[in-house]
Parts: sequence; C-alpha cells; structure tokens
Amino acid sequence: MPTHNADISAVFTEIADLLDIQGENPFRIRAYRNAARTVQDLGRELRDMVEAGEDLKKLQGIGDDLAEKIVELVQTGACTALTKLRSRFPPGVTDLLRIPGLGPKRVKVLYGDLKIESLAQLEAAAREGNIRDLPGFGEKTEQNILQAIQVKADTGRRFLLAHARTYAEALTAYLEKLPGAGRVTVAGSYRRGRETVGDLDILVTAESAGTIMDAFVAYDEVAQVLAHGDTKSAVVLRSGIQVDLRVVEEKSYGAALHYFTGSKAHNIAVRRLGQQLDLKVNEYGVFRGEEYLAGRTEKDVYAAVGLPFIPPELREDAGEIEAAREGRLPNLVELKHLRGDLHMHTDASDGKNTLREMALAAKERGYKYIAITDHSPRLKMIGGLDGRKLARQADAIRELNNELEGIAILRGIEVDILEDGALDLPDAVLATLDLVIGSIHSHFRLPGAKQTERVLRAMDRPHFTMLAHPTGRLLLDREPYELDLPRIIRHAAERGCFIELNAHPLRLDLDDTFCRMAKEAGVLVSINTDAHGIPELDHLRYGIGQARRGWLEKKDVLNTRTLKQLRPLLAKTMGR
Ligand code: DGT
Ligand code: CA
Ligand code: CA
Ligand code: ZN
Repeated sequence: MPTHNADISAVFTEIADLLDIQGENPFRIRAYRNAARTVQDLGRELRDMVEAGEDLKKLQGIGDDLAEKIVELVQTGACTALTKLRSRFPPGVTDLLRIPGLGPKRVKVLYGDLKIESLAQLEAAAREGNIRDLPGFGEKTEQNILQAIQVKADTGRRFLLAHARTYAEALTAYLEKLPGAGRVTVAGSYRRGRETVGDLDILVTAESAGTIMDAFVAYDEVAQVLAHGDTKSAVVLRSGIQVDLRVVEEKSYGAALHYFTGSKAHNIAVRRLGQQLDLKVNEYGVFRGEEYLAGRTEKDVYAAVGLPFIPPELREDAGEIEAAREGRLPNLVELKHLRGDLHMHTDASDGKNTLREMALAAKERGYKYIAITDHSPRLKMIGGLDGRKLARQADAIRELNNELEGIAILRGIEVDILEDGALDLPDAVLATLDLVIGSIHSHFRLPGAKQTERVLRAMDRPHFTMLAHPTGRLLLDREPYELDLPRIIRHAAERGCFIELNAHPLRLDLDDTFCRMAKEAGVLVSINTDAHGIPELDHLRYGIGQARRGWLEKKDVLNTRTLKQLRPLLAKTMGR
C-alpha cells in the first residue's frame, strides 16, 4: 500500500487533534504535531526509507512509538491507534477544528454542551444564535464562526500546490514507466503554479490509449473510477484529489497542453485571436478550415496566432496577451537567480536547527548569504530574543562568519509589530542589526483602518527593512487580515523599504496581484522561506512560482542581488 508523507502527516495531525479534544497530556499532543511537521517537510518519502530498512528514529522527534506507526502506515495504509481514537468521536468533530478560532477547548464545549458534531450543525447553531451564550464564546465569536464557514464553502475542496505535488509526482513517475507511454505532463492550474489546485489534469502521449487508460484506473492509489474511456479517464485518489487523464497524439500534444493548461479565460482570448485570423484553435491543433497548421508544440500554437511563447504562470488573461503582442512580456525571475534567503529561524527561538546547521545547509544549496531572523521577546512561549540574547547570537554569528567560507550570515530579527504599531524591541537594540523584519502575529481582527495605520507606523520606525507575510493569510484556512495593502505598498515606496513574498506553501503571501502592484510601485520584493528547519529552505521554489505569477523579473527581487549590492540597500532601511 503506497502511503505518501502527506498522508502520514495528516494521520499524526488528526491523532493530535483528537487527543487534544480528549484533553490528553499536552506533551504527547505536541509530539504528534511536531512529528506531523517533520514528516511533511522531510523532502524524501518515508515509504522509501522503510523499504530500504533505514532507521526512522534518527529523524527529529520520531521515537519508537512513532516509528512503529509509520511502518504500520507504510505497510498497511492504516493506523490502528487512529482508528481506535476515531471510534470515540463522531466523524465530523475534527472538521470543527479546521475553523479558525475554534481550538480543542471550544470544540469540546460545542460537542459536550450542544452536541455539535459537524460543520452543518455548527452553522445552524450559529445562525440560531445558540453559540454566543456558551462559556468562553460570545456574539463576536459566533459571527466569526459563520464567516469562517462561508469561506470554507467558497473555496470548496482544493489542495495546496505542495500537497498536490506529492500525488502528482508519484503518479507521473508511474505513468512514465508504462510501456508505450511517451511524454507525461501535468497541465491545468498545477502547471500555472496556482497556490491551490482543484484537480490534476494529466496528458500522456501514446500510440495506443487503451493500455495507458487501463493502467491508470488500476493505479493502486485510486479510490474511485469516475470515467474510463478511450481518450479521457478520471479517478479520485485515496487522498481525495481528482485526476483527469487524457491520451493525445504527438501531433496534437502542444495544442492539448495549451488547452488543458488554461486558464480558461486565457484560452478563450487566444481562440478569439485565432478567429480574427480565420483560424480555429482547439485541443487538437490550429486549423484553417480542415487544414491542420500547427499543434506539435505550444510554441507552434502561439506562433500560429502571431504570439511569442507565454509562460504558463502568466496565462490568466490578466494582460499577458496584449503584452505578448507588443513584445513586452516580462523576463520572469528564476530559482537560479536567487542568491540568498533573508528570513529564517534557529533553535534560539522556535526553529529546529542550530545557527551553524542552517548556515551550512544554505551554503550547500549554493546561497551566498542568509539572514538569521529569530522572533522578538513578545513571543515568550517560543523563546523570543531580547537584547541580551540577540547580542549573544551576534557573537556566535561573528565567529561563524570568520570560520565559514563562501556564505555570509546577516544579523536580523523578526520583530513583532505591536497593536499600536510600535516594535517589540527598543531602537537601540534594532540599530545593532543588519536588517529588521516586521511582522504581525497578534490582533489579527483589528478594523482595516486601524490595521493599516498600525503597519504604516511600524514602517516609519528608524529601523525597518521589510514587512513579512504582509496579509497574514493561511491558504484554505485563514483569510487575510483587513489591510489596505495598496496604500502600504505606496508607503513602502516612499519610505524606501521592502515587502516579503513569504514562500511557505501555506502562505505564499504576497499574491500575484500585489506582486505586480509592488513591481509597478518600484518596491523590491524579497522571496523568503521563513524556514523553521532545514527542509523548509527548499520552499523557495514555491516563492519563485508565485513571483512569476506576479510578473516579477530578476531586477524586481531583492535577494537576486549580490551581497555587495545588498548591503547598502539594507543599510539604507536601517537609517545608515
Ligand atoms: P482547478 O483545477 O480548479 O485548479 O483549475 P484548472 O485551471 O486546472 O481547471 P480545470 O481542471 O477545470 O480545467 C483544466 C483546463 O482545461 C483549464 O485551465 C482550461 C481548460 N478548460 C476547461 N474547460 C474549458 C472550457 O470550457 N473552455 C476552454 N477554452 N478551456 C477549458
Ligand atoms: Ca485542474
Ligand atoms: Ca480538470
Ligand atoms: Zn518568521
């Protein structure tokens, strides 16, 4: 039974959630949560490690018990401990936890006092005003619950790009090995690099479709076959994600790839261009009457309608066709352009690795510089750094800089922006650093005007380099806070500071629209991982995808600069 890391991680999270509602020992719960994160970020499949007989206990936070569960999951696809736990609760209870603001304590009350066991019941109870009087709730909470349920309904069942990738890569590897299979490509929103995807659209070139289709529906992760045809089949995988597969001829491959990459709006615009030239553009090719003109490659398809190749990330009918016609398509930034990462944590606050480990891992990835930006004191629970601890870290960084060749470590902080826009450390302390990242980690629900004012004030402090994860959104989970981001971007341009594009696949915060806005305002965007451990350093690729969707070029991105170019840019934001 094949089980991916995302599946194993989901099992551990669910166990933690259920233990939490049950009121179990917090250490036990945290062990499961940590394990879920470790597994999610591992970078290689646990099932391969199990198969190779590797010792799972060398992984951070994985002891005997968790190692056993992983082996069980890999070998049987199930986890008896979870099955047992689940039997004690109604099946919808963990859905309640997915509502922002509803922690295990509140879910326990909802379940215990009102017998609420599902989102539908929760919504009904909130509408009838039955929630506000529960202990620890209130009218505001009731409103927030209703709003959150609405958001969930609007986004429907979508998958994070990073999760979809796990399933897509395993499936394409399987398809590529089939006899007779030629090219295998994932098209759709996945290829356009959207931050979430609704389903996967896979194209395979082959002489004979039948054998490919038979093998596809027989793939061992398939839970349900929705369609099994000659040119098109569709299945649902055990993870719940739907996959549409089409077998196409080489002659039509480019046309099909173009069609199924979308977006739909982009396709319609291209088809319209074709019509003006008396051409028909569809998934089989470009035709004049019955005559086939092009379709082997996407480049050919675009050329037939008089356009240069348009990168998939731009295909949203957001001005890319006009830009292409006028020869002003952006020359999009690439992963290899990035020279460093300016936001990461160490075990001095809530990171998993030491300063040295992070520096060496970054060097291994070819970076020329990193900034260490642990949390400020307000986040006490996770060991935020005060002036004294920062000074000690500065000494350690100086020593490491002397020792290591080829990578420079910059001294920074991720300082909390307090409710009134003050920063969580005195100016005199901030002044000792190379850069200051400001973040909102509290009071998410201030009214828009106040929230905006708060950020503007923070930016105006004498030491302020960039605003991190600017909208605070968590994909499929938490809406952005109310914030006048266009105003903040204009202000950043005047102030001369930068905006982060947080590359974590759960955030991808800045979105494409605001990336374009920053570019137009002349505000440099910094693509940062915000890594809390070594594997997360590899999230830069998601940040690049998002930056490309936002039309960013190499010159628009702060951390494409050389260290020599970067230093004065940072110094200026620090008032030097
Ligand atoms: P998703 O799956 O919701 O994240 O988004 P997409 O873009 O992958 O959409 P999907 O899976 O429904 O369809 C894949 C592509 O197929 C889509 O991007 C464009 C193309 N397509 C689908 N339906 C139509 C249509 O009615 N007209 C045109 N021109 N193209 C379509
Ligand atoms: Ca799709
Ligand atoms: Ca589809
Ligand atoms: Zn951070």
